[in-house]
Amino acid sequence: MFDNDFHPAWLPDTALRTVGSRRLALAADAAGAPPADAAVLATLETELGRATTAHGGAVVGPDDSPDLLLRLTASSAPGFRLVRHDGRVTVTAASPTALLHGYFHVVRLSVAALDAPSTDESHAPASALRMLDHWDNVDVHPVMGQVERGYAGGSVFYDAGRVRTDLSRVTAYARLLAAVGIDRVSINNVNVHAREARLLTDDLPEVARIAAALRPYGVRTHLSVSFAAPTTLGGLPTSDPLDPAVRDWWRAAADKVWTAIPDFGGFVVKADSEGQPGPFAHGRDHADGANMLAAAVAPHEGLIHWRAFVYNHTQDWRDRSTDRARAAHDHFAPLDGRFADNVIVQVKHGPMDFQVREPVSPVLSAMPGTRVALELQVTQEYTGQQRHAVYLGPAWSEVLRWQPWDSSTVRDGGTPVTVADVASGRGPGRRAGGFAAVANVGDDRFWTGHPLAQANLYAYGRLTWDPTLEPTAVLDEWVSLTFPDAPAELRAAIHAILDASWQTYELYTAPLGVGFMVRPGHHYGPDVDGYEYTPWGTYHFADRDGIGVDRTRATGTGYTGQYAAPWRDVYESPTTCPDELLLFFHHVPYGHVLHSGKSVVQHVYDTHFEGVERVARMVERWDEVAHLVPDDVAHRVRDRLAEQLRSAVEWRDQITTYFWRKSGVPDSNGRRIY
Ligand code: GCW
Repeated sequence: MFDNDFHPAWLPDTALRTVGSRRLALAADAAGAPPADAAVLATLETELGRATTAHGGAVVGPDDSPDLLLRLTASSAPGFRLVRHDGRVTVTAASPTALLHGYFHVVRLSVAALDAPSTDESHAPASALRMLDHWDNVDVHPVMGQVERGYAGGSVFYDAGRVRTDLSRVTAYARLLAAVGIDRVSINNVNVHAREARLLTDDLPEVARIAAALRPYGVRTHLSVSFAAPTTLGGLPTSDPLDPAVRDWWRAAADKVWTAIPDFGGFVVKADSEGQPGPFAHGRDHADGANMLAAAVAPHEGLIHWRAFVYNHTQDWRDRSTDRARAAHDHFAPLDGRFADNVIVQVKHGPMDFQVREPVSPVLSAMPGTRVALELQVTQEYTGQQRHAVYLGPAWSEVLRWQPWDSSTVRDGGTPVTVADVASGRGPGRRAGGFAAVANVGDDRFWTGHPLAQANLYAYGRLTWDPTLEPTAVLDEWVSLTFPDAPAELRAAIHAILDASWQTYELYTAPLGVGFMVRPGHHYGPDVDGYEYTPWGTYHFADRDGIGVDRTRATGTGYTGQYAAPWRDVYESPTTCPDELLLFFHHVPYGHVLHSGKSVVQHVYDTHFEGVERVARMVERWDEVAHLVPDDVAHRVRDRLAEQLRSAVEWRDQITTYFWRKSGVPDSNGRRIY
């Protein structure tokens, strides 16, 4: 169902009140601008008109003493500059899109931007590349539905096997993205089925329509493509990346794409992963594959986002020597230095698969000669599927701030290099790959199913623009924009519900970094042994004595050796390994005593009871403030919190019962275990 009466998310008209009550001016000459720039300038005009019409201000000429002047300037600086002097704010930028980001910056700060002491500030994103990947299918897939791992209804782009006729909601989406600085979207699933593959060829005019709907807000379009396209679409006998006919096919395909969409961004590729075709079938490696595509798009300054999510998904569970966590590093680190300049190797934040707690992927620090992008998952596949309120800002912030090397590896200014620095091109090697994330929106009225899950999309944009932001401050921005007249008690309640919600989710689900324990297939709800005897490489190895995966160099899979110092040693020993990752790196007895002073099994009991209590308090907090938000938001959040509580109880009871039955160790607090 397509609900065109959708929620305004963080851009309700009331969020424009302060700006819209002022005198606003735009100084830019669209004449002669490339069409994409002209489209964004037209948007700026529309935005100024929209705000002032709603709130009694006026759009005036640049020389008519505006309170806010937006001016396009010739400069090579990225981002925008904000100067406040004599009560007037001037925002300048070299590109219309950056100017639009500057306008939304003023909207976000409102009074603090317009009525504050004089200032002269430059604002630039950490990296020029901030992308969202949609796992949307054109057709409804028999198992995965319209949006793979989508928890917000159907796709905003497609309906019933075709691109939507009415794409106005796509433009509204681009507007929300522009307001948080996201300027690239890949519009189809990385699992490219036959129907979706045709977006590259026969359906190009439809892709051009989507690009036209995103363009006015400065959002560029990317496509996921199938590595086997020369064979499946082009009828060639092979898709071997070194075959001249294959190279020609891709070159011609790319030429057609850029003819149809001159500001097209590039291709995203999932190759040799979970059944997707790739270079291995032709005896080639991933550098051969990626570089062939890179050559095809290079004349258009296009990019290849090549995913590092490559592992054996047909593993024998009896085989203890194969470790899925090792796979991305084993495949990609040896290829460092071989990728073309316009290839970005896109790396999931952890070595497994978007679990609630994983160590940071060692690939991110193993490829100084490669542009590496950090991939996050905004859609809550393993974190409650947008039925549970889980604010992921703090989790991403931990990853972004993590330091892969010791403090002697520094960036300009002498601060130790973080993961955000690596992705932003400020680490060793200094080549930016930027950020990508799996999107969480659909055609649901609230965009994200759970209204509070909007905060995750908001935070992804803000934290990748500036990875040093505090996630709770970002949440506060989201509340201010989304509920512009929020009384202090609503604001406090939303913080109480969301600030620590990621830890709360961790408390009642798989413990101490061991991961999974979810129901195979849909990945919702507990199933402790659900993946234990499957080919997917996601095991916890619980027996009557203990649990966890030995990934040490001394006695395990050797995964710890993929890290630089000091982590290779920190993780190697259970005495230095952080508690929250203990079972990711070590197989320990149930009686093993954590740094917290508790045994592993008692920790499991305590955290699971505490997690449920915390969810019960979230429910109460919402009930206290629900009357302060519109009824539809109030009800949707209440329904979802009720489901979260039911599910948390189920998790608690299954996990505590499992550990009790395996270990025979009773809960020292004597609580009810089954
Ligand atoms: O997390 C897993 C998902 C798959 C997904 C895959 C990937 C698109 O369960 O649905 O496929 O990751 O990242 O490619």
